[in-house]
This record gives sequence, C-alpha cells and structure tokens, in this order.
Amino acid sequence: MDLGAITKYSALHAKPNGLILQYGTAGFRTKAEHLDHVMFRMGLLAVLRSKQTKSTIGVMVTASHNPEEDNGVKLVDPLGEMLAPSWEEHATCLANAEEQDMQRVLIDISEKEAVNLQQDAFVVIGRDTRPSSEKLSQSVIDGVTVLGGQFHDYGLLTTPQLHYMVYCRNTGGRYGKATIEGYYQKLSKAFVELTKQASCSGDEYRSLKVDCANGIGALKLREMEHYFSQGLSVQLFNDGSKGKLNHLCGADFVKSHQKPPQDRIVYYYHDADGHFHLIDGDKIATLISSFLKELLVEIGESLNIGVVQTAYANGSSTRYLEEVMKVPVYCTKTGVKHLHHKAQEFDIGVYFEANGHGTALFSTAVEMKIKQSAEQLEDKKRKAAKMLENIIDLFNQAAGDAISDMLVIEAILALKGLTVQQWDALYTDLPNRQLKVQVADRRVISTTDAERQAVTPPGLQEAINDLVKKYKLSRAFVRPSGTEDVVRVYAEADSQESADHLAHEVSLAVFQLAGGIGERPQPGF
Ligand code: 16G
Repeated sequence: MDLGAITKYSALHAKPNGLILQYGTAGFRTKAEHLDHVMFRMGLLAVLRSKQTKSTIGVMVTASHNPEEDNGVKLVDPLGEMLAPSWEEHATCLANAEEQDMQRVLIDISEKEAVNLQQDAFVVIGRDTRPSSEKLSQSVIDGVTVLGGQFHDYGLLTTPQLHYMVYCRNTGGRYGKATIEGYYQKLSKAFVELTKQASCSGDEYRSLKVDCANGIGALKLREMEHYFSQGLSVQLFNDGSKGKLNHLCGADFVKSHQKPPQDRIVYYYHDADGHFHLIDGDKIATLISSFLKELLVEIGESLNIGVVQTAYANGSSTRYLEEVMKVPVYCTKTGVKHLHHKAQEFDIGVYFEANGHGTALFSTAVEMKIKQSAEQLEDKKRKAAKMLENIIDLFNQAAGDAISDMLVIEAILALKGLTVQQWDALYTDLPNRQLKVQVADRRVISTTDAERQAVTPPGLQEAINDLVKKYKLSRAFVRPSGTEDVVRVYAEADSQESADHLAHEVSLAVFQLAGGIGERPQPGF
C-alpha cells in the first residue's frame, strides 16, 4: 500500500468534517454534493474486497428511486450479490473516518480480513444518468487506481446489469458474456424462445407502455428494443427527454401514492369506470410462482417453491398464496438483500417486495436438473421443461432486474392467454395507505418480527395495537426508512377510509412517542 499516494489523493477527495453516513439498505445515499470522499473510499474498499475474494467486484453509482439531487454508491460481491454484512461495517467505518484516521482504518480492515495486498484486484464500475454520477464515478476510479487496482468502467448501466457483469466475469463466461450485448442477447434469446410456445402468438404482438422514471431504464430499453425482432413492442414514457428523474413518476411514486404517474407506468390500467388499478410486486409474485408451480407439476418434479415477501405485502396476497395456491410464504425485513437471502433456502425461491423489486431464484441443482429434463423428457413434459429452462435464462440470476421481470411477465401472460385485467382479478387488494413522519432521530424506532412489531420507543407498539383493534381486517406497522430521513407508516383495513384513518392515527402516535418534529401529521392526503 502506497500510503503517501493514498493520503495525497484522499486530500483531493476530502471528507467534510463531522459528516457521518451509514451503509444502509442499498449502500450510501445522500445529497450528491456530500459524496465525493465516499466514492473515492469505496474505490479503495472495492480493491481490498477484490484482493480478498480474488474476484472481480462491482461498484455502482446510483441513488435509485431517490430524488435527482441525491446520489449513492453500493458494492457488488463476486456472485452478483449485495456486499457481505461484515464489509458493510467496514464501508461505514471507512466512509466516516476523518482524513487523519483514514490510513489506519484502511490498514485495520486489511488486517482483520487478512487481505493479501500483493494479490491483483479488478473492479467494474457502472453509473446511472444523474447529472452528478459521471464525476462521482471518476472519484471511484481514483480510489481504485491509487490502490493499484485495475478497472473497467462500463459507464451508463442499470444496477442489475452491473450485477450481471460481475457474475459473468467471476464465472468464466459460463453464465453469459460480460458485455452489454451479452446481456441483451441472453435475455432476448430466452424471451423469443419462450414466447414461441404461446398458442396465440403469431401476429398478436403484445404492446407495452413503460414508465422509465426519466432514468437509465429508458436508455437501456431503447438499446434492447432491436434485439426483439418480434413478439414485443415497447413504447417508452418518461424517457428522460424532458422530465426530471423520479419526479412524479416511476414505480416508487406510483406505489406509494396509488396513482398514475404524469405519464405511464408498467402494469397499471384504468377500468371501465376510470378507476386506477396498480398491479404491484405481490401480484407479480403470484403470477410467477403459480406459473412455475404449474410447469413443475407438468414435468412431474416435486421441488420446493417458497415465496418471500416483506411486511408491505398486501394481506390479500399472502392469504391467496397460502390458502389458494398452497405455497409457503415467508416474511423478511425490507431490502432486496434480506429477501434474496431467504429465497436461497428453496429449490425455487420467488421473492418480490410490494414496490416491485424482486426475482425468482433457482438453485444450481435445480437448474441442472431442468436442463437435463429438457433434453430427455418426452413431448409435453419436454415442452414444459424447455419453458422452465428459458425462464431460468430470462431471470437475471445475479439480481432482481425490472427488464427481466417484465419479459418473464409478458411471456407468461402470452403463454396463458391472460389479459392484465384477468391477472389483476386473481385476488382483490385490501385498501392500504403509506405515510411518512419526520422525527428528530429515526433510530429511536427499532423493530422485530420482520419489522412488523416496534420494540422501541416504549409504548408505541401498544398504541398501534389499540388503534388496529378499532378497524376490520386491519394491520399497521412502522419502521425507520433505510434510504430517507423519515419513519414510514403502513396501514391496511377493509375500506380505504379506514386504512387512511388508521395510518393517520398511527402517524400521530409516532409523532408523539418517537420525537416528531415540524408540523403534526394532518389528516387527508
Ligand atoms: C431500497 C431497496 C429496496 C427497499 C427500499 C426501501 C435494494 C436494491 N433496494 O431501495 O429493496 O424496498 O430501499 O426503502 O435493496 P426505505 O427503507 O426507504 O423504505
């Protein structure tokens, strides 16, 4: 380690004194102007992690659904997973070290993790379309090079695409080519093959309108379009040509406000009375898991399928999955990494957050078994095995990927001849409401039972229990956000009015018992 060079370069990416940040649910996120030093240091950390794992590590510069002014960074581990928890702690220590302590922290991490500093390091970098991202990714590169690491800068990529690149590079190209063309080819080939089996295909092309939240998705879907010579026509909305990133659009906006974006969104429709219907991650999990189950029955395989959700999953979805579809459902804390981890316990783990983050995971043994069956089985069984094989290829195994999910959903709808309305009619969501409350320090709220129960502050859970009792089919919980400085409140009940009231009353309880600041929460939305 050339400590002199590190100190010199670090001074060019100096940390604002006293700034404390936390490696949260999805890495560091805050106002872009506070992140230069974090980027440089994550470049350093990625090199150490790469040396330790003797693998390529990814660094993604993005703040995902946050406002355009924010930015963020997260590291991607060798098999495309989120960074290991012990390294999240190192990331937090390194990001928060004052200039004069930085070297010591760096050495501490290397020693604790027994990093062989002579080992080569390779880091791949991607970034979103935020105006601040290019300069920030340059700071990551500065960090990588000063520690002697080599790198490849992919430039503009979606986060799942970077996960894909990392996975491909660390599996010797067996999974796919670590290029953007490789990604498009893999997905489009599987999609075209899968939808060939649809009896109603032919000239009945599906046409899909996609809300791209004025972000990277627009660019990447446009690049991908010409790989689908047939089978799918995609029209892009909120494509970044005029609107602001994530402003009044995007899946997060639509899910939390339960209304359409200024333009269009993936999977929503208006019924004959003009009512807005959102088909969220819960419905997606239902469609995918039921289709996978049908295919397994056809092939005659009894593999265990599990569905993983969070506390935000609509109560009706959980009931439908358990009681009608007879699949086991598990609940974890919010954040892809928690769901992903749980889903790995099954032969086939389908996980989706209500906000649409998710995927299906297939264990390596299952993948091999299915590929063999596709070669060996007869007729109908063989067809089902082939379909399953294509679905496995379509899902980006390295991460939940909205583009993969969209293609799988489109294929399933085509194969089953289902309209979006018929899909939505599988079950009816319980009315629900999400709110935010400002408090002085959101860490005063701690939770247990996959965030469904508040442990602190004292009295809050009892207050919520009493409020919930007043309504039918009701449920409510609160949790500190992992991405914004707020406490989130969720409530559901038998009517929208009740859900709204309950959410408001719970917000007041949070405000009173957890140190609310600013204006008291007002009723009405
Ligand atoms: C991040 C998470 C997402 C989670 C959301 C919760 C990843 C890749 N993304 O976007 O899974 O639903 O945070 O945000 O992990 P919150 O803690 O602010 O409610």
